[in-house]
This record gives sequence, C-alpha cells and structure tokens, in this order.
Amino acid sequence: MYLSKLFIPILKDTPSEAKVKSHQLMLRAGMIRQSSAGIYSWLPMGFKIMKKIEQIVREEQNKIGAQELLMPTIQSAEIWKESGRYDDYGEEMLRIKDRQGKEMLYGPTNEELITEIFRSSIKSYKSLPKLLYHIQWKFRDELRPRFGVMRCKEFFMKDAYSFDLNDDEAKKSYNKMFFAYLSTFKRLGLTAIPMAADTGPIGGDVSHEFIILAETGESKIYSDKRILNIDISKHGNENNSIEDLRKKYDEFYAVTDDKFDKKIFEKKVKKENQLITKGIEVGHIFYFGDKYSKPLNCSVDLQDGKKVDVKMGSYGIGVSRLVGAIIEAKFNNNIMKWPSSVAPYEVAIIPTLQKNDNTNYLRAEKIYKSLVKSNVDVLLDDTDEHLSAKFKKFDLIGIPFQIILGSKSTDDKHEFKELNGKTEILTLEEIKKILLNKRNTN
Ligand code: 5CA
Repeated sequence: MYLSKLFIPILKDTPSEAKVKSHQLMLRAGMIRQSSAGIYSWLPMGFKIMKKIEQIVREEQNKIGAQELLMPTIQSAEIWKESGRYDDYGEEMLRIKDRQGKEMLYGPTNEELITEIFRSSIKSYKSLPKLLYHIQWKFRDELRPRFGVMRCKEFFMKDAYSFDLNDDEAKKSYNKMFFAYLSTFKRLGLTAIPMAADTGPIGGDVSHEFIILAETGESKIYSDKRILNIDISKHGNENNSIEDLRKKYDEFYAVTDDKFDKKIFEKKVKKENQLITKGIEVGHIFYFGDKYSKPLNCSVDLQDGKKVDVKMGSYGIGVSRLVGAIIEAKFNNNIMKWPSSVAPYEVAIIPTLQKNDNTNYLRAEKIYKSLVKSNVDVLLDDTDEHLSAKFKKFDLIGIPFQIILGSKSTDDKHEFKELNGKTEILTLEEIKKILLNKRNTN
C-alpha cells in the first residue's frame, strides 16, 4: 500500500474524553471513530489489525477441531424465555420489536441460540463431542461504556460452545480450549494468565478469566507469580498430556477479585511470590453442565434408548477488546508497537527525498515490489512531508520495522530499523528473512 492512498485520519491532539492510552492512541492514529456512546466505526487501520487478530483466533480454534459457523446478531426472545434468562439479563440486553410486534433482541451472547441449533440437529450420543464457534458482533447496553473499545456496547467476540456426553468428557473439551487460549494469546505477543473467576450471568461453577497484566486494567488479580513460568510449549508431547499440564496451573493460586480469600492466599503463596496487580480480561471460559440443555431440552439418545442432557461449556475471546489490550500491554513513550503477527503493516519503507534526485524513491519502489511479491504486508511512504513529520507518524502508527533509504543506503544494502530498537545495514534478502521469521515468533 502507498501511504498517499491510505485513509488514515490522524488527529493532532489527544481527545480529552480518552482516559487510557489505548483509547487515546486509537483515536489519534485514526483507527476508530466514535459513532455514539460505546459504539464505534472501525476505520481501515483499526479494522485491519482487528481482522488479523480475528484470523489468529480462528486458526487456533480450528487447530483443536472447533468448527466455525455464523449465527445472526438479532435473536428471537422466545429461546431466552425458555432458558429463563430473558428477565434475568436485565437492562444490559437491547430489546427490540419487529413490525409484527415480535420480541427480538440484539444478542449479548449465544448460549440459547446454539443450544437451539444443536437440539434440532443432533439426536445421538454418537455425534458427540462437538465444538462449534462463531465470530460475531455482540451488543451489551453497558451502563458506563469506557476506555474506547475495551468496554463498549457493540463489540466483536469469538464465542465457542462445547457439547459432551458427560462431565469427564466435558472437562477434556474445557482443557482443550484452555490451552488453545494460551496459544492464541502467545501468538498475539501477550502473556495471559488464567485466573479462576466468578461466572456471572453466564452461570456454571467452573470458570477462568484470561488476564493480561496492565495497570489500566479493570480486573484486580491475586496470583502466585510462578504461574508465569509454566512452559506450554511442552504440551502435545506424550509425557505431558493436557490434563497434566492443567494440573500445573491448578497448583498455583491465581484468582480474580471476586474469588479472592486473603487467608488462603497468604497461606498458599509466600510473600516473595505474591503478585497483586491489575489486568485486562481478554478471554473468559465457562463450564456449566446442563444449565441450558436442561430447560431447552437439548438431549441425545444413549445406546440403551435412554436420553441424557448434553453437558455444555462456553468460551469467549474479546476480539475487538484485544486491539486496545495489545496497545495497553505494549505501548512505550506514546509509541504503539504492534507484534508483527497483527501489525497493520509489517514494515514501512521510507525514502528520504532529495531535490532533483529520485534515486532513493526508485530504490524504495523496487524493494516495495519485491516485498509484495514475497507476501510481506508493506507500506511505502510516497508522500513529500518533512522527514521528522514522517517519523512522528510512523511512531504513532507503530509499524514494527522501517527500511530507510537515505545517505547510508546503496543499491543493495539498506538501513533496517526496529521501532524503538537497533538499526542495521542489510541486504533485502536478509531483511525478508527477519520479517518472515518475526511473523511467526512473537
Ligand atoms: N458466553 C460467554 C463465553 S462465549 C461470554 O459471553 N463471556 S463474557 O461475557 O466473559 O465475554 C467474553 C469476552 O468478551 C470477555 O472476556 C471480554 O474480552 C469480551 N467482552 C465482554 N464484554 C465486553 C464489552 N462490553 N466490550 C468489549 N469486550 C467485551
């Protein structure tokens, strides 16, 4: 992409309504625009990043055998009356009537609808287990939407649902998701800690929130910091089954505010290992057994002809919240620094322009074409702004690498700079290698 063609309405000043860094930077860098309180338009730069996050979330769901479908945003109130949540959900639910006066709602989550789909499609225990997910907009009429995309009314969420025959099998599905989440957040350049949590309006008695540490987070956490040292790359190896690895997590105290017990914490965690801090909840998983399958009559036939209600869990990731959460976790001196896996562009080419001499620009175009051919997501700065203004802009956007064509470049060696980091003089082949490698390892 050529910078001159990009729709990126950068703001000069920080809007006063934005209280946290991610919100300020997303507005300033032209990633989002508020449409009304808690409702945003996603402009090209923000949308591109969110789509890259969505794709990583999708790939990690597919890896564990979850199947993608798409449910609508608007749901009928009927199934919510069947489950009993229509009244319980309260004012956070946006209720709508169609022209026939039929009660509808904008889905805040999808337990009821997926259960309805499942019960009308699956009859036999032989079809279990199943994992289904979709990535769709949700609406919750939050009383105080704040922090930009982190707590808003309309947000983009991945929600998955598991269907199993019994508690033991369901536990396996839960654990699969547990580790898929850790892999997902790792690919996004984040360290997320699973914390035992309350289940709120979703229900059930087993639940973990996945929290990334950040001072601006809304969740207070109490944990044994040794939980951060567990190496998940070992799972998959025969001697380290998912169940064993799960046990390791359970050995360490890690809870959110609402599960905190001072006595147990102080008894279980030595002073030097105590981690009391704040974080952002980027994912939340639940096991609730037959909470929905029972009232909605979602059962399967067993071999002996008896019927049994399926055991269900649900698993959410805040895809749009993650855009803000990554900024909160990574920003440094007003500079966003995107991990290569989700950066709006993996590298920017910045030719310094001299009067009557377009050598640098021609070199830049050649490099640009070669990178595009190698499927690198690259931005070429073809504007004639002053160099310091350019660097300011690139710092704001947070593209992780820059190729600068100036006095230090020759026909085949170029200045390659890591944002906020070191500069090297490298050939294009060397640069490509670093870029492709980065994409897979952050
Ligand atoms: N049905 C379950 C799991 S699929 C559920 O809805 N869980 S949830 O309520 O915890 O939401 C899942 C994730 O969506 C949260 O972890 C959070 O990352 C994100 N999320 C929830 N509410 C908001 C909001 N108001 N704004 C932005 N993201 C949100």
